[in-house]
Amino acid sequence: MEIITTHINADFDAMASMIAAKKLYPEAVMVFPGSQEHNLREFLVESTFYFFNFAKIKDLDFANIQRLILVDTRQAGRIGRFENLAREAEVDIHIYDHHPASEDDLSGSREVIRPVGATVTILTEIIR
Ligand SMILES: [Mn+2]
Repeated sequence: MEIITTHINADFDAMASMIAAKKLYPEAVMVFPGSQEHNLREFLVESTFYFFNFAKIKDLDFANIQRLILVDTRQAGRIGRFENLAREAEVDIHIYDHHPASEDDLSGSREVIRPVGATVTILTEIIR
């Protein structure tokens, strides 16, 4: 199983990047690693957002996850329960991010990291 996830307290860039990444990884499951930012949570509740079929982290079988696709972050300490999984060598990691490097960064077999205004910019360009 492939998982698309992002940072805790997901904001709109995080969410948009997850949906964009789903275009690149159609078989992957989108999961927030924890709570979303307040504004985003309101948006989720008040819109038809659930059309996009986000999964709940509590429903995941972590033993079946072979690849983590991280968007809008690559910091191990920001991905909640996925941190332990990400540190296991057997799990393949792909990263799409626009944040400056930090000591807490994970590395991936595929990394697309550019200092643009939003991660979704990077993904949109790849899709185009
Ligand atoms: Mn961002």
